[in-house]
Parts: sequence; structure tokens; C-alpha cells
Amino acid sequence: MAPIPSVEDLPHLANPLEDAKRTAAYRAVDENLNVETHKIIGIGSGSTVVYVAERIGQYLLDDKYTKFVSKFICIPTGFQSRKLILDNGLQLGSIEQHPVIDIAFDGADEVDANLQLIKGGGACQFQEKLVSTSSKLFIVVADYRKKSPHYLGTNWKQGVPIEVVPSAYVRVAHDLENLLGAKKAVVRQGGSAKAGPIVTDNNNFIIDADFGEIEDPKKLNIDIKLLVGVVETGLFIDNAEKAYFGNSDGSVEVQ
Ligand code: ABF
Repeated sequence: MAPIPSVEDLPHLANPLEDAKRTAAYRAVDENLNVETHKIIGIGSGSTVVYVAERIGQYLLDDKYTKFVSKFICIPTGFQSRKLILDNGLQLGSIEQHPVIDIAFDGADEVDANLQLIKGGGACQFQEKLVSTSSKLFIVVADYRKKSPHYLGTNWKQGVPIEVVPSAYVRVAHDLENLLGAKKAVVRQGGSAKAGPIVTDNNNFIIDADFGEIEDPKKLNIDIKLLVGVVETGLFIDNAEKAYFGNSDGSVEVQ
């Protein structure tokens, strides 16, 4: 079996952005996954976490780690995540069987200076928050575009994703704009105009609410959660332990 290639020895990928994502993800796994003590692993959604699953799969191919890694049980955050786990030869488990997770890795849409996150651009934020908040250790993996030196909402302009009960989406949009001051709150549509609103894995709708720059995401998260019809927000507050940002020059910043 081949030893695990070190990140530095890997040939660069043709696309520098993919290279940045892979470097961040590989470093995050190598520096945080303890193959002897971590057994239950949360695997998130998005394009960067693809490289997390790939890296963990590489541990399976190295004699030194095989007996540990073969015991890993990976908890998905949605259909794409389930496929990632299976495609990399890892064991698939469920959050019902394993409500306490040892370590979880996931992407983010934006990370502020206090490690507060906006997630849910991919419409999986309920499952993602269920996994990340069930995990003793939650590590974010992202490329340099996701790091915001200031407030949430500085770089991510698509708004805060909010999962809502379908019958309440008009009421929630109204309350977001009229009670919480959102500039606009729009239900997320499917690929074509005829498709209608997208439906999440939990059969709910997503509203994207534009609050501009968010100075107090902790308070906003609570205010949104209190609205009737809201299932979950894409504001992940005091949840991430660390964030790994891959840069286009191959370096990685750890926050
Ligand atoms: C997921 O990662 C979502 O929360 C988020 O929208 C997505 C972004 O990830 P990437 O930039 O890696 O595609 O967890």
C-alpha cells in the first residue's frame, strides 16, 4: 500500500482555485483528524469538502492507518455528502445512530473575524448545522474568497439562507423585511423559472435574506430563529473551532 503523499509533494491541479481548496482540505485533515481517537466523522457539502473525503480515503490505503480508518463511520449532511463518503470507500452512518460526532469538516460561504459563518448556499444548512453542532470538533475548509476581514455579508452577497416551512414562506419573508430589517427576503427558486421554489432534503423552502453587513450575527440568528415558520438559519454561531483557507499561491491560512 502506498504511503500517504504529503501535501507539499502533490502536483498542482490545473485550476488554482481547486488547488487552493485541496491544499486547505488536506491540511485540515492531516492536522486535526486523530485516526486513533476519532471514530465518527461528519462530512459536509460543497466543493471543498470533496477533498476532505478524498484525503480521508487516502488514509485507508496506507498500512499504518488502515486498521484505524476502516473503523471510521462518516455522517453525511445530504445526498452529495453521502455520495462523497461512498465514492471514497468510507463507511456511511447516520446521525440517528451517532448523535455525538468526534470531528466534522464542512465548507462555508463566508467566515468573519470571529469564526462566525454563513452557510447554506447549497441549501443543506439544516443537516449541516445538525452535524456541525453534534460534533465535538468542527473544522471549516474553504478557499481564500470565503474569508471576510470584517462582518458577515461583506463578501457573501446572496443573503443569509433560512430554511422555512413551505406554508410559512410568505409570512417569514414579510417578517424578515418588516420586523428584522432585511433589505429583501426572497424564496430561492429552482433552476428554471417554471421550476418554482427549490425543496430541501427536509421538504422545506429556502429564503435568502439580505441584511447587508451583519455586525451582530449572534443576535440576528436568535431573532430569525424566533420567527414563526423558521426551521433553521445559515448563521453558524460559536460553532467552528478552526478554519483553513487555501490561497492561490499554495499557502494555507488557519484562523
Ligand atoms: C457547504 O459548503 C455550504 O454550507 C456552503 O454553501 C458550501 C460552500 O462550499 P464550497 O465553497 O466548498 O463549495 O457546506
